[in-house]
Amino acid sequence: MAGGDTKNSSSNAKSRKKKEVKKETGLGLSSKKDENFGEWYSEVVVSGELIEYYDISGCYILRPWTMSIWEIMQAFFDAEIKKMKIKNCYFPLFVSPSVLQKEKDHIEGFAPEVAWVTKSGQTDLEVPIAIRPTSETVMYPYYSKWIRGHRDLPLKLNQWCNVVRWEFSNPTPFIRSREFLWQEGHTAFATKEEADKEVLEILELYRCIYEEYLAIPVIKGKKSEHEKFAGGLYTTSVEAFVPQTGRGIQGATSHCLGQNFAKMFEINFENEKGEKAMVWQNSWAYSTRTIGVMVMVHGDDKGLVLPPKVAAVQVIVIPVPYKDADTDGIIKACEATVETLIKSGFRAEVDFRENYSPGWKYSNWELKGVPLRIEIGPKDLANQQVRCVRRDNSSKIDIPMDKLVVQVEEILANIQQNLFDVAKQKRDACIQIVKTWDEFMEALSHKKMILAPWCDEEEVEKDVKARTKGEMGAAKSLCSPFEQPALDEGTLCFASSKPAKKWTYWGRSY
Ligand code: 87F
Repeated sequence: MAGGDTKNSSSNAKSRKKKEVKKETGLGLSSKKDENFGEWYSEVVVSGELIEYYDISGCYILRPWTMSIWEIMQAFFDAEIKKMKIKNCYFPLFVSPSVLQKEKDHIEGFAPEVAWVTKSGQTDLEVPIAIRPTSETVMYPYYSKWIRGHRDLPLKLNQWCNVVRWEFSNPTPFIRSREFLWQEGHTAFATKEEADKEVLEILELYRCIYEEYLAIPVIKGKKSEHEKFAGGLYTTSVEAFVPQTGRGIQGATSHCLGQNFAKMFEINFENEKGEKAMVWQNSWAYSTRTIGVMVMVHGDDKGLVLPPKVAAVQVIVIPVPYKDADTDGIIKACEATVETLIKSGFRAEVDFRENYSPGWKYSNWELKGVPLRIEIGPKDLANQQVRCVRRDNSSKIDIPMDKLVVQVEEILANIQQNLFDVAKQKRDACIQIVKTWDEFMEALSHKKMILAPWCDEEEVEKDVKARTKGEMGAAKSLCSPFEQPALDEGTLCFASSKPAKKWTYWGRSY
């Protein structure tokens, strides 16, 4: 709480003053990323116009600035899965309690999060209806109906939809909200080999979304038995890291469900030999959480920082008129600049608002995270150039009008790469390799993402959780990276001192 429990009144007054300034101008953040991360985040998602708070806790309005990011990622992913012959569909939002119960064993831990409709008007429903927290139980009865013979396989469906999980702990926009948007893919195959292959193909698309679109480094790996989706055979994920909080965050998951759901929902087929067989299934999802990770990783004390690949506006053009300058000429140059950029495929806009000063506009578009600002004033006009200012590192570059397109393209590509490089540098600086429990506890206290040799036993993971329980939350395994460093003969588990089987990332997490 800013000012809530500060010790001296002068700092209280300072923070009040800051907030007043902010109120008057609508500009500038009152919290700093490194000083009060939680408040900074809440402030930046609202001031950056991504979300608006709503009068139901844990629910947020996604504003156009958010939706355009979501739609760009959606366009990429949707086109990629279509290349894989996955088709889109839409199943209902509501689940009848009887099918939900079918998944009883796996849903047990999740049950408190399921939201129910119990009334229509003032009348109690005869049978309450659940709202989907995920769609296995909604979809699989129909997979059972639609799949008869091997010619019906593979069945590969995806849906873009909302889901509801009534979370109780500390709701956070994008990261932990009670309703969120995602895609959920549900596929069924004749063989495990086909399922295995798809799990990794989808995981690679998730890596691509994070690394190539959101400029966030992720680690691909396998979840432990304790952390996997209980209903499945194994879970793979991409894991990101937030240096300020020292927390890992699961970016997206791609599960091989094995034949567990096929058993439960009787999803059988007649194979080529005429025998009855069970399908092998996968399910996979990424959600609007991606956007929260982007804000946390790239945002700074001036506000959002959007990677060019996902920014609704990549270039904002701002006229800088002076009293006796050729205002008309400046306006025309701005219009021409935007038109040239748009024609060349950039997402560019010009800010002609008359009731704001250029300085106010600079801050406003910085707050919203636009990657590149172009200023055009009398001097630029005279020199047939424009001034570019990068959001990521504030550097200024004058470029000649006749080289606009090539140079803007180069700068945007450079910003995209630089955001990734800087994020990776910071993430890598937080990775610590440990061999012993003492080193592990030391690294944890320094908010590290810890790579440790592990015996891969569930009891030991539970023990790690219990031994690290506290205010900040327990440490858990994040994933065992597919890229395994060499494990020397005789290496022991950091937690149990039994022989280690693999390197695994550990840390606190969201
Ligand atoms: C909350 C309430 C009820 C997660 C839940 O990851 C059920 C669940 O089954 C639940 N929270 N899960 C696991 C979701 C597994 C799986 N579903 C399809 C995915 C990817 C998309």
